[in-house]
Amino acid sequence: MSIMLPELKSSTVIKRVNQGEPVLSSKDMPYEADCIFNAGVVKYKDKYVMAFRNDYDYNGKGGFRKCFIGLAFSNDGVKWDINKEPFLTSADIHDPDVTRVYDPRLTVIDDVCYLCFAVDTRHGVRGGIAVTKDLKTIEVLSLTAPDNRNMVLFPEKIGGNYVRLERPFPVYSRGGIDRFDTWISFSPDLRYWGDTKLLLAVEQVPFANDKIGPGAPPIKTKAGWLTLFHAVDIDRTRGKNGWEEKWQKRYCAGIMLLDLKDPTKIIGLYKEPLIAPETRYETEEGYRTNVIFPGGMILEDNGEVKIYYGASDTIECLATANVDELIALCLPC
Ligand code: BMA
Repeated sequence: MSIMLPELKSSTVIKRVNQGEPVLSSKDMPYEADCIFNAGVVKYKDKYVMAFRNDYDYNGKGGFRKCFIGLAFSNDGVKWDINKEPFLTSADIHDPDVTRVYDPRLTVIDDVCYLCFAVDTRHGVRGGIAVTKDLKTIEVLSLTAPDNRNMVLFPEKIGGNYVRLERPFPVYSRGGIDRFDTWISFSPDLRYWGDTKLLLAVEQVPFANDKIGPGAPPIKTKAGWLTLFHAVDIDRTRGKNGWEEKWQKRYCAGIMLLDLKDPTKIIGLYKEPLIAPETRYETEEGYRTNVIFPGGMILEDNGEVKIYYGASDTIECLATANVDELIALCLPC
């Protein structure tokens, strides 16, 4: 049963860049595009790099026939040059079971760039991890068993292992509804994953009554790993929102702090949304309204944190905040 939640507001530490105008949208694309969103962003070799999702060829009934992951580059993290070719399509996985690749997240570990992405297959949703040496070609390192997605990698090994956050969807054992939580796993080589633990359960997040999942790859601060997540509430009285006949969910960004040495420990959790849907792009326009889906977070030398988020499953936006103010929101637990 869904519980109605009150109006939600973004924290006052959040500043939307360009008054919430998108930093990337279908208008900027050199190819057919309808919705450009849910991007991963890193700084790599003196450039900002963005991998984004392009859904296009609308079927008129709430879905898109086609989807791929595109790539863009920037000198300032705000204005982007788009690569003319798609970066990753379902055909690049060379597995006839794969139907769609989407929701990319980027992480640089030891000067190597990795891509996590969701993979729809005819036998369930899988989480992919790939490595790219030149941001042109990619090699898939591992695909999870279904159903799993929203995977993100930490930007360094901890205790000798790679670390990822992930969001399996255990429909059978969680009552057949979206009661999905965030988990953490470890790997010696990015292929074999284990020591899996529950990290953040949906019932620990006061502004979620549905599901949660990892957002951007965590950033390292003196106080801990600053970690974004998305949190969903559902309200059965919500009706038509955006292009869809019925869209009853709302996605907000939340933030927590994980222990530097033992990231299975949450040392701080902000009990309110960090970013809630507020601008007209986020609440009125677009394919699915009321969706804030964070996928990239960059800590600048001056303490500014750039937070990239998909808005309304339609455009990519950017907000900033000061790192110490973000840490203060999370503490005390
Ligand atoms: C999730 C994923 C995301 C999407 C969100 C809101 O389940 O499909 O890609 O942004 O729903 O529609």
